[in-house]
Amino acid sequence: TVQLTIDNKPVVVKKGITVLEAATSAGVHIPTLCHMKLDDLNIENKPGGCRICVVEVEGRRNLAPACCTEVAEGMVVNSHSIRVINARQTVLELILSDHPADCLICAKSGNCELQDMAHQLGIREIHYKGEQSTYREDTSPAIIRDVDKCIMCRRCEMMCNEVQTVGVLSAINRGFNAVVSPAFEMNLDHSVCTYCGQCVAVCPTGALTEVDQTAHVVRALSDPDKTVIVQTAPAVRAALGEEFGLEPGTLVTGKMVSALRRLGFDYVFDTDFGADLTIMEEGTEMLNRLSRFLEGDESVKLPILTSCCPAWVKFFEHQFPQLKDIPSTARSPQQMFGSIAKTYFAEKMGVERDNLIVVSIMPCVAKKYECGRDEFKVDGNPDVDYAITTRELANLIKLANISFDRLPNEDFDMPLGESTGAAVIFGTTGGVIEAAVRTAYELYTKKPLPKLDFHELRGMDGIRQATIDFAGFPLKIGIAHGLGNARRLLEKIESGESEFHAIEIMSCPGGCIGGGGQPYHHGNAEILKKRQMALYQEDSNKKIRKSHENPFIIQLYEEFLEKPMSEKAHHLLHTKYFD
Ligand code: HC1
Ligand code: SF4
Repeated sequence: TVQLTIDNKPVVVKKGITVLEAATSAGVHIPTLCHMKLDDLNIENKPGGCRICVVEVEGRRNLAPACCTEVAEGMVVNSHSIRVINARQTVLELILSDHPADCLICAKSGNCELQDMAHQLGIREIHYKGEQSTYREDTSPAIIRDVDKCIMCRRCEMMCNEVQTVGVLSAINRGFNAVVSPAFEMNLDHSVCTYCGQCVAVCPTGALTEVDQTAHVVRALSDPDKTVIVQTAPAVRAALGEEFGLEPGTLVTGKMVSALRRLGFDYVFDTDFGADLTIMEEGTEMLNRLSRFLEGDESVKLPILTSCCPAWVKFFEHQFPQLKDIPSTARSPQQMFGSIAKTYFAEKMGVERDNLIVVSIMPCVAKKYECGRDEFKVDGNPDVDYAITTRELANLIKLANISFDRLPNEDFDMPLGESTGAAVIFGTTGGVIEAAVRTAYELYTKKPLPKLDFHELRGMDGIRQATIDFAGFPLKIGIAHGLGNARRLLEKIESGESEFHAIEIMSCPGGCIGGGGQPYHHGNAEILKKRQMALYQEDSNKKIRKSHENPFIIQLYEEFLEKPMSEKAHHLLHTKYFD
């Protein structure tokens, strides 16, 4: 251990930690801007660049950035001397000197860490004049880069390069023109960006935001000729409440349904129905491949990889084209839902395809891109018309003056609103494979599962593995969340170092609960864990917890699809991947 003094308080801490960590453990708050750390996820940004966290260390001539100064025995730290406060204010004024002052209409207003810092440090005047000479890029289907607002904190760069290993973003140019950008200031849609949105999730300002489609949704809702239906992704219900001041981890499923009904949607359905359907198709595909493999069919490739995460799909299409025949061909729940809505449901209701608008509420920005992919359109008409994020939904609810916290709990509409506990855990890392195991086990062994909770598949470690006993057959499972972890797992498979039968991959740290469209976590990993617990809680509260027992899924196969992997199911629920 090391003993030091922070603001006259004696503190004993572990050797090797930073002054910032030591101060936090002693209850001393040192303001930070570029620094961000997600505990337990191995994610940290500490370029020491912004200098907001400077402190005075006795005996040193220069102020030291607390986020990257290691503690030392006997160190005497002053975190709020006049000299420190002056330096912080000057640094912030310099950052603000070339930042557009359009807070009133900025997409990030109210959630901006730069705005908060200006408030916290009492900035009332900016004594310096910088130049604004960059640009705004809005050609991507998912992400807007308002590059004027970039403060060079490098969080997005760290997420894209170190955590996701996509490597699209890096710092370019100098002086006032310095920004984080794709190479040659190319637009994101010309790069290998996956639209995972993790850069958006951590951007402290309005430099990176989602493409806002709420206006399209409002237009559709006010068109009397359209039937407008909505589906809600599993992870949304575990986070939406945060936008209305509720504790992270508060489940708001019933209030969310009420709010959507009050917004004017004709039917409020659930992506979880699509998730149950995905399990039927993907689980069957997995068992088919497995049995052919066990019979010695050498043309069969294992492991099967999950394919419900669009950023992951785009990632392997760009980065592992040689592996594109191992992911499941099952479409994502969002797309299965859209496809069934615009065929089975539209027929049932007697609504023309063109007059049915499908909106989805997603924790994700890549879902905007996914619903625009050509293979998910029929004669140019998309199966899912608009995907809006959890944050965009919150904005719509506020715009409509709905008092969210006073809403009653309401139920989803039927039939596409029925779902199981297996579907709801899709929203957290490990959940998709746990849902698949619950169904695959019973189909494979023809016996009821002895237990429904697979704790061995849960958790937050970036790469996890477990062996599940399928009545004598050891099914080997891998799980990765975050694309960098996915890459490491795929490399192990390619080198023959690891052998798995099935692998779940989700692009975002934590899975969809940590998606780029969720309420901002501002670097607090506890929020992600609470959302995860909320989904497991919803699962255990559900009457039906296995996808193959969803009565409306059974009915859908009886009335329309025949059986999993039938020709019709293949046409409507499966896809192929592109180089
Ligand atoms: Fe997800 Fe999925 S779990 S991808 O994370 O498979 O976005 O929540 O909707 O489609 O169901 C997201 C979440 C979501 C799909 C499902
Ligand atoms: Fe990188 Fe993901 Fe952002 Fe694209 S969306 S730039 S892949 S972090």
